[in-house]
Amino acid sequence: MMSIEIPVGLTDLLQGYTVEVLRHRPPDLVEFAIQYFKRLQETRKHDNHVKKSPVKSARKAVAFDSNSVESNEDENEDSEDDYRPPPTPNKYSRRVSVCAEAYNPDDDEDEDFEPRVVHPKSDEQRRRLQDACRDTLLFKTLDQEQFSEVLDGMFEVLVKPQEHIIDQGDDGDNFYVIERGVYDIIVLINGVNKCVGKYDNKGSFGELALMYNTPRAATIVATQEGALWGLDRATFHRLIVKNNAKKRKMYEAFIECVPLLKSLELTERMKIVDVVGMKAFKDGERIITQGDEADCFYIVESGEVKIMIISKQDNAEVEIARCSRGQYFGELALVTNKPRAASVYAVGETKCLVIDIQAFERLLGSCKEIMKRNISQYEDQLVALFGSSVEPCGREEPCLV
Ligand code: 1OR
Ligand code: 1OR
Repeated sequence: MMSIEIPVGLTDLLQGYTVEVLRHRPPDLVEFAIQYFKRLQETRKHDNHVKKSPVKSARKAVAFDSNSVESNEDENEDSEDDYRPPPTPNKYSRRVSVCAEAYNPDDDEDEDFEPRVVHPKSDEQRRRLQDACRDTLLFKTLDQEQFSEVLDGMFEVLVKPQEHIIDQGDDGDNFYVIERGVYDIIVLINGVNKCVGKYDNKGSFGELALMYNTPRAATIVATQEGALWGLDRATFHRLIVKNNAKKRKMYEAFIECVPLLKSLELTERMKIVDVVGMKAFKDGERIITQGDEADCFYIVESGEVKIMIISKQDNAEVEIARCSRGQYFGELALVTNKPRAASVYAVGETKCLVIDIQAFERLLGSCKEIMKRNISQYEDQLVALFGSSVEPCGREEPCLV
């Protein structure tokens, strides 16, 4: 039987072109092919001739449909000449340019033509990546296709204790999602570096410099060995920043009428929209568990939640309050730095905006006074509700006795 040898790289090459055709549906396939392959050639030339930092090459790397890459890893190794997975960036290979262009989504037309970045992953890596990204708020409003493009574009970064992942003042290169490890957040305050918080085995960071084209706002240092998943600046722009315009349209009107946020400037409210995630809960689903450590704050967008605390008397949960559209919950633990004081359940299908603790500190600091005032009323409300059968067992952690 005659065997036809398919040149190494041909399948990937054609698949890459096909994917772009399906994404853009150009009217003239030949014209589109000329543009696409010209760009590919330029990217290659650039990669070959300019000794760029690994991060820079990661941003420009051209790869094709991950399915072929994932389903046949050997073939991938064989085709080294045609496709070299971009090296994993580290702190020594960070972008050093300090020129930060102002972001204008209309300037991004060009990005649509950029070949899609795919970092090949084993099945095991992809599983770990999916686990790590499950709760990433910035990914929560992406559709399925955008989300899978994000996953394709992410690359694994292993970190050592004391490694600086980000240095305050640098230009932004990547966005990071934490798979594991503890990371200190250090901010220069009045000339002194202060640790203002930490990420403990979950969360994500590095979105601000990429979203607003500003220098890095904090230094992030690993305190132990860890693993991160990075997403390069160009892919972040194409998928996340562009999605923010859609998010603003979706949530602007709602955020405007949340009483808690009334005191904020419009630009501050929009910054909240940029970083919020949306989570949907089924009837009866538990959103917060009493006693847990807190890492986020919620605003009800639709539906209702009920707040329950455990009665010490019979160890059963008792409903103490409800929150509906525009109301918030989950602030108490963040403001008092204590475990969750109550459990919270969805009543019917419920959707909530979710803000992580770092964004809460950064963006809602000025609303804390309002929250504190409301918190001080909790105890009075409790006594009014349950009368003498209730005895607050301490200011921050009330309980039924
Ligand atoms: P970035 O691209 O500016 C540093 O790079 C990242 O640290 C930043 O994005 C955020 O993702 C993350 N203020 C600013 N950035 C913070 C903060 C923060 N916390 C985490 N990041 N604050 C600390 C809040 C606990 C406010 C400090 C005054
Ligand atoms: P969290 O972070 O502690 C549970 O998570 C949330 O339930 C809490 O923030 C508040 O947002 C919300 N006691 C405790 N938590 C309450 C209460 C409450 N009301 C709302 N939450 N009450 C009794 C306190 C003495 C109010 C009774 C009407």
